[in-house]
Amino acid sequence: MISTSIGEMSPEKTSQADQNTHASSSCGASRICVVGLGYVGLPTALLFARKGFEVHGVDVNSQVIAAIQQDQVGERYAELAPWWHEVKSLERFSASQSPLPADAFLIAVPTPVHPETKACDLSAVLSAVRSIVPILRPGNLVILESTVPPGTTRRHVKALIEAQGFKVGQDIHLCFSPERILPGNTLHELVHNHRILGSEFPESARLGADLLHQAVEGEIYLTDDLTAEFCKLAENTYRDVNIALANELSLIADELGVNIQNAIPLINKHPRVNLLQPGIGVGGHCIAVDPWFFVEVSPWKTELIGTSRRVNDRMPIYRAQQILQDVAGIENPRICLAGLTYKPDVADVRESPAMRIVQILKERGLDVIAYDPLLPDYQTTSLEEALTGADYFGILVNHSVLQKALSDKREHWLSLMRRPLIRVF
Ligand code: SAJ
Repeated sequence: MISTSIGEMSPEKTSQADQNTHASSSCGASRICVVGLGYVGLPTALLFARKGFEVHGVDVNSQVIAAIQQDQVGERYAELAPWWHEVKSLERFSASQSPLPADAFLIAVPTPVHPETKACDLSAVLSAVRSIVPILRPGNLVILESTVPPGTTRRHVKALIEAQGFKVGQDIHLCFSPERILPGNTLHELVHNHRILGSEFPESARLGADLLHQAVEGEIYLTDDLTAEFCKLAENTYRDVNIALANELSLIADELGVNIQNAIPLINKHPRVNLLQPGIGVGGHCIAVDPWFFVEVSPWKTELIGTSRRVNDRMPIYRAQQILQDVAGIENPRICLAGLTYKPDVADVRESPAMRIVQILKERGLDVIAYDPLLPDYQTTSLEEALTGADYFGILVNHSVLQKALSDKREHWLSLMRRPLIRVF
């Protein structure tokens, strides 16, 4: 086990590469190929290009490549606009559907779960590795960043590289280093978060950390690949289990007639308690997914983790029932639901509990108007129109703009409605 942090190994922080010169790490990496240009890969590619590396980005999705080639990144991914505008003028970043030879390869492709079996689908990781194996050269560094079940780097990625005739740890340096960025705060967290980097081989870990350190200002903590994979899952599982507890307590509170929002600040006055917020469920493609990887590799030891996942997955059903109770007695109620993304202020609907609530109520035959100011597809009507004649206004995801609209003009919105029923979830 490697237990030193790169900070201890080289107390001097690596100075930030000058934007106008070409950068390289101590392993000599100056060309980087980033496979997967999603919410982790694309900002990572831009970050290294900003720091002076020659970066080639790869994605199987032709629309992503077209957005880059046609200079639409700023509009399509608003959060990345500042870096995109810097990088596009540097001519150090290219993108296509096929990888190019490089000194280092970063893999950041999705690892979804099967909707029914909840098993991890590693096909994107495996095909990303297969795509780079023919162009690997001795001395190359490969860093897997996708969240994976523990053992994947050693069992699958290493095996594919060695099948090409390389010896991992000697010819090719293989590491696993998960990303911890919070969607909505990507640029800051990508640079400043501390990271874990693991490899079976200490020298590979050192080289991997050296590369990351060229762009990341947080500490890079070294360990082995299995531990790094385990840590990533544990982080998101920790949050999922704690949200499940908050959700379950909110259900008990509802049954007892206790206002959970009044209770939480009082509970959190205890010096060692920090209850999270109950909500409509857990969405996104990380927390709602990653704990299942533990259940997959350790089915008999994950009672709490599996139960927490199920508690959170059931929340949209409870919240839909709550809405049905709220409108019980109203004939053909007209329901306006606002905020459809997986969390506030992020235009991302993956695993969105709000979308699930809308679906449940529509399946029951209810007249539901779904509105979200962040989603072009759900702005076909204005909030004004959506609320006119409505019997019920449910704010499922409380975006800042919705909060502001409600606090500034509450009386106005109420005056448009047939009945003044508002619930903020
Ligand atoms: N949620 C609650 N109650 C809370 C906090 C969140 O119900 O008190 C809900 C949100 O509404 C949302 C879901 O949980 O539906 C997840 O949101 P989040 O903000 O907790 O996390 P993500 O999925 O956007 O990002 C997480 C982060 N992981 C942790 O906080 C441990 C992020 O740092 C990771 O990089 C990311 O997963 C990832 O890629 O794994």
